Amino acid sequence: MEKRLLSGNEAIARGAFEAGVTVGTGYPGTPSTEILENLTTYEGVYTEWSVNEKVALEVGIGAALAGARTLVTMKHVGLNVAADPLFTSSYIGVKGGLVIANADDPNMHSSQNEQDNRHYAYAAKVPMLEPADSEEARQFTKLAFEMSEAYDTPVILRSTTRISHAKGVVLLENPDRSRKASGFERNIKKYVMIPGHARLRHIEVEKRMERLGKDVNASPVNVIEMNDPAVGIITSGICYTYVKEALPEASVLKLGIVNPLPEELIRRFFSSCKKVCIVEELDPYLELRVKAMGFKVEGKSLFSSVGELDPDAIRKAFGVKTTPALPSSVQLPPRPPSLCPGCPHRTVFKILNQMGLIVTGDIGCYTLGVMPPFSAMDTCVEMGGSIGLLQGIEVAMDGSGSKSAAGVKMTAVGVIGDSTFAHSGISGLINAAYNGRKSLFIVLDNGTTAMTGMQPNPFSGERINGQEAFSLDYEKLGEACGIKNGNVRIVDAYKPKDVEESIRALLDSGSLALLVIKGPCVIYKRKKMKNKDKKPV
Ligand SMILES: Cc1ncc(C[n+]2csc(CCOP(=O)(O)OP(=O)(O)O)c2C)c(N)n1
Repeated sequence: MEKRLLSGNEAIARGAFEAGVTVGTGYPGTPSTEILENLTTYEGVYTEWSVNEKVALEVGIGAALAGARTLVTMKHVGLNVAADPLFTSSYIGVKGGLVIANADDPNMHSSQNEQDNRHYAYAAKVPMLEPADSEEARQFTKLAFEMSEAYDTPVILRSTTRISHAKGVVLLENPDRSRKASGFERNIKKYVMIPGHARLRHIEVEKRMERLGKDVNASPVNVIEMNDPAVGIITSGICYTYVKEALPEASVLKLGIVNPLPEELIRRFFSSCKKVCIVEELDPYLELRVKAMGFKVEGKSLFSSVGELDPDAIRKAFGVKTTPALPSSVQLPPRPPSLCPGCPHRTVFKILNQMGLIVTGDIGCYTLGVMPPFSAMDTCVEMGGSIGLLQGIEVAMDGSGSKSAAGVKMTAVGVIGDSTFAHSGISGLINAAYNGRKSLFIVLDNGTTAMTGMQPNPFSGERINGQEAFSLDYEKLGEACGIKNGNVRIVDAYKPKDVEESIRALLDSGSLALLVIKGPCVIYKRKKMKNKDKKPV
């Protein structure tokens, strides 16, 4: 069998291709982005960057109901956006397999929080698989499609940054390209979730989870590796790899499926070991559930719920000698992130700083406008948040006002990137018009989704595969969303006088306004050249 060195993300794409996937959707987000970027290189697979994760999952649900094996990709916080369709897709089930490849980001290498998405699988009552390396990422993706169809459910494949981005040896199997979408068949009681239908479907969901709960005890991906019975470790994902390195003598129960949990197998493991501990990153997810089964177990009393683990953290917790730290002379110097030299966002933040405005910010490269020397961002919560937060600040300030340290009355503006505006800013703009706000929203359009590695979006006139696409028109959009008096302006980011004059004029206009500041991302072209001849694995 052919072998390749692949990242976890490349291996998930390969697994999906081998499983006969014909539809892939997603929204970019570190550390998940490369899954769809790789899937798009395979012949015979339709892929799209959807406008956001909710829409990506909806397109995925539709494709699966029409019988196509479908992969939907997103980062952990993306699943918050897609949570609404997720919970009900658990009720309606699938026809073609539906797998959501979801990547968590412990330690927040590139995220605004480090939520633990294992809770979603439990709460939405869907199975969750967790590979521990690249080869498992490929195999588990295929298994996830089989489980999805066998149990009539969407399945979540959970990765974390270390699995997604580390490389490992992967075996290549022949792809199943004979699969065709079998077509949509009407099934109103199963697909139309009015309460009368949903009540019956909920019963089916509970039965499914009960059946799965029994079957996972015999799954080949939940494995007991008996060694020294003095200490048994229950673990999954990347933590399994750390445990094997740090405690090679320990007995291990390696869980490939983290929802539902194999209670019988866990019981057997407890009866074979003197003491059992749980090694998991982030929340005490396994710990609480194993404790709820009635077992006495240690977990978060030994480890932090914050950040990543590593072999040394495990050695330390078990009193094993740790690796000596490198002397500071050979440690890498810290490299705080900053806007690139020549980045079009620089001019804007310099001006916003000089004008002393309150800036509700958003997520993208431009969030770095918070850093010195710009220091021109006051809030950043989640994608699209700048638009809603600005309205809240304005509503609260009406009448009371807000003052700078120097006692000067302060005015607020919202700043958002083009991809983020399309993702979840537009509905906030409609809210502003509907509720009579007079806000100024500034879109920083650099022609791409730069933060996650230059993916096209609905404003860039291009699709995932480089095909030309319809591009949203700011002026028509602004007008349709309720902006009046020609208060949509488009200016060049490299003409600072125009930028400043437009901000002043639109603020003075006293009515709802949209300022689009355009300047292409300076490293976009280079990346495009590099990816031009990307071949499938
Ligand atoms: C819900 C959600 N999905 C995805 C991401 C990952 N992400 C962070 S910023 C961003 C978009 C940035 O693009 P844009 O708004 O165009 O700004 P730019 O980086 O190009 O300046 C994405 C997709 C996220 N943080 N949250």
